[in-house]
Amino acid sequence: MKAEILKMLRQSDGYLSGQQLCDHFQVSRTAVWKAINQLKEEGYEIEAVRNKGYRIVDIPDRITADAIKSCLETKWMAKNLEYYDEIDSTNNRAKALGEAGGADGTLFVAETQTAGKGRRGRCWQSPAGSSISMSILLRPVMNPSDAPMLTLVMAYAATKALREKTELDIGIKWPNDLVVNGKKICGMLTEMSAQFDYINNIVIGIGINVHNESFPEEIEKTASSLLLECGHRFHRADIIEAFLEEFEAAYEVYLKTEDMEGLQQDYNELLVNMNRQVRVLDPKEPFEGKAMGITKKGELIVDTWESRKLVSSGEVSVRGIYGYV
Ligand code: BT5
Repeated sequence: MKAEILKMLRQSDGYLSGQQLCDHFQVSRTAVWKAINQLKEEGYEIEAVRNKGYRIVDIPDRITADAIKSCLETKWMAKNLEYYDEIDSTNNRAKALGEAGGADGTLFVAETQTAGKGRRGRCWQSPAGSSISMSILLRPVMNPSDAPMLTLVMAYAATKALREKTELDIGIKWPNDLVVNGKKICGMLTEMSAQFDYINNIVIGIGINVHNESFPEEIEKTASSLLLECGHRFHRADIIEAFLEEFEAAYEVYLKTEDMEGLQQDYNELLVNMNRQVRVLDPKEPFEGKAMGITKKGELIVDTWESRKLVSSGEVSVRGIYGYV
C-alpha cells in the first residue's frame, strides 16, 4: 500500500484527501496516516493540510522497492522486484533466484555491492548513494548461442533511457559499455545458465555511475558519471523506470525476430565505434580495422581492408586505437 500511496501522491497535481485514500484502499484513516508517516521517515516530504489532505513536496533520491514501484509504468518487466541496501552482487542474487525458479522479468536492485562483478573476473565499483546496480532475470526461449544479443538489447535500451533523462550524447561502445565524452558511465554483465540447446535463465546486470564525484585512481581516467558530465543530480528511481520501459519495448522488438533486425539501424546510430578504427583483442590473434556497425546477429563488422570480419560479443574486447573508445 505504501508504494501505491506514493504513486498516487506523485501522480496527483494537488492534494489527495485522506478519505480518497481510505476509500481507494478500503482501510482506516489510521492505516493511511501510518503509511504516510513511514514515507516521511524514509525522507519523503509530505505536507498534510486540514480539510485538503496530503501533497508530496519533495522526493528523496531512493531506489528502494517502494520508490521504484511508485513510478513504474511497465507492462510486465520488474513487476517482481527485490531491493537490498547491500549485497555481494545483484547478478549473484538473480542467478540464485533463477535456479530456484524465479519469475521472468524479476528485477534485483541494490544501493551498494560488496563484490560487484565485471566481465572475466574483473571488479565493478558501486558505491552507495552514487550508482545504480541492478540485474534482470530473463527466461527467453532461444538458442544459447544467441544470448549475447541480449546484452546489446540492454545496452541499446539503457542508452536511449539515459539520453532521454540527461540529454547527454551517450553512445554504445560495443558490446557492453556506455560512454560519454570517451569515458565509461555504465557497464553490463550477462550470465547464462544453459544446457547444450536450451536456456534455463539469463541474468543481465547493469551498473550506472550516477552521482559519483570521483573514482579510484585506477579508473579515474576512463570512468565518469552523469553528475560529472551534467553538473546536476538525478532521481535514480526515475532513471531505473525509464530504462525498464525502454528495455521492455526493445526486448519485445527483439523477440519478434529473435535477432537485432528491428533494432539494428537505431543501434548503429548510437554506436560510438561506428566508422572508427578499432583493435579487436582476439585471444587467438589481435587485429585492427574499421568498425562498420552490427549485423542482425549482433556481431560487430570490422573491415580490415583484406576482409570483413564478424566479431561475436563475449569472445573479444574492442579498444579504440586512439584512446578508451
Ligand atoms: C563491466 O565489466 O563493465 C560489467 C559491469 C557490470 C556491473 C553490474 S552492477 C549490477 C550487476 N551485478 C554485478 O555484480 N555486476 C553487474 P568490464 O567490461 O569487465 O569492466 C570492468 C572494468 O571497468 C574494471 O576492471 C574497471 O577497470 C572498470 N570499472 C570498475 N568499476 C567501474 C565504474 N563504476 N565505472 C567505470 N569503470 C569501472
